[in-house]
Amino acid sequence: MQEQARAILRHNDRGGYTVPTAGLYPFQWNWDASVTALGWMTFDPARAWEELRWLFKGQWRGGPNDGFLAQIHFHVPSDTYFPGPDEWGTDGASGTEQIGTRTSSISQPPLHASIVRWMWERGTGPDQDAAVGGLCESAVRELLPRLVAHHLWWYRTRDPQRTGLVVNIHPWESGMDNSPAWDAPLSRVPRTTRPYERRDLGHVDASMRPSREFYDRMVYLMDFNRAQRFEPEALLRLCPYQVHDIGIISILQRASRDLVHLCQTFGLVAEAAQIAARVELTQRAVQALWSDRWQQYVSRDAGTGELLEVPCSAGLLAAYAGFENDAGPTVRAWLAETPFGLPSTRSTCSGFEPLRYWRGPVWQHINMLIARGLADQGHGALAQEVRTRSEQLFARGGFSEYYDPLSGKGLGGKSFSWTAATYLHWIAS
Ligand code: 9WN
Repeated sequence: MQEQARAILRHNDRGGYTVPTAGLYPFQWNWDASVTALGWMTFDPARAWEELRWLFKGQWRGGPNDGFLAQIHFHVPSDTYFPGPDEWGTDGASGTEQIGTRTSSISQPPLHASIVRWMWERGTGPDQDAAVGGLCESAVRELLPRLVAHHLWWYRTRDPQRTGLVVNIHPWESGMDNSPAWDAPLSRVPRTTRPYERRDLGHVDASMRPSREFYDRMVYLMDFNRAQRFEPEALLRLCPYQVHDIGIISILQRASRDLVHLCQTFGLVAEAAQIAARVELTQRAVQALWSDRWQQYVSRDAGTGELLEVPCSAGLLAAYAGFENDAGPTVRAWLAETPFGLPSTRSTCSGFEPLRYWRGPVWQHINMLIARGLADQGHGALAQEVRTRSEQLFARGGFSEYYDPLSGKGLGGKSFSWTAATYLHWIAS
């Protein structure tokens, strides 16, 4: 299986960056790139760093969105995906210098600093030779200022009042796009009335993809963002969809801790202090997202202030983030309910759908992050249990985009990069 997983990365390689899967997702995606780099790191460190270099080519510079890193990087044109670069309309975005590639206008969960730290530790570990160590060190030095700029973008534009909780302005930004947690805030977003043509249903069965209504709202929000010229201040004032997403908040928190560590190690003292102050704020503020009902963190509608009482796997990233509550009991309860891995939505919740994307299926990289957090929190046996259950899925469902948590069947796109990469990372660690 190891050779098969490597072959998937090579097959999806487009000469320096990796597409998630051919056809369905023909560009470079933000958080996919980080997970995929972890996979490359197990057998081709130079190629692994290349993945991140390509991603940061598309980072915005100058203007109010300095440091922004988009969800999609359209390095070369393709007509197999909607919405493409003309739809997002970011060319010449106000105040931004010309950048290396066309991009979308929203971001995705900022995993990168954590991945860079793990790649650097692996590359400079006792089993590695000096050449790989040197390569890793120069790559970290090159990427570090870019990572700092990206974290400062999140804090400056998405939490200007320093509340400790950043806001997300589009479900696609969460990476967990179609989660039932977004149903309530999304119901206040108008459906677009303009024509557009979806491409996803030409690749994957409609039963595993979102509804037309969902897409109408995604398109409305994309157009809204463009109409505001991507101005962060206007977006926070006017955007009809604003959510404190526990997934983004947890991933950002962990990545900021890792970034502080990297900054301290590489002598960026002032930057380390700046990010550490934000970590402190979040550590306190996150308590407001605790759900007594579900005994885990949940997201919150930033418009109404109401908790979105839908238990999602994003809320199990608390230990990964370094939040204080004991994650063990709730993860045990989830594991008792479904046989394979941890579903994206808890199976006892009314929004659970085992086949439909982000409403129930298992994503392997999320389980990998949850397991890592459990291990960090001292729940070694539980982390191993999550891993064992998740690993059964590779054998049952191949390297699929996601999996049915009840049958173990592979769903969505096939020969999927982050799934193959998660496998490679897991067997190497
Ligand atoms: C929109 C690429 C991406 C992932 C997301 C996943 C899916 C895109 C889509 O695919 O989203 O970004 O068109 O459905 O939800 O997490 O990054 O793999």
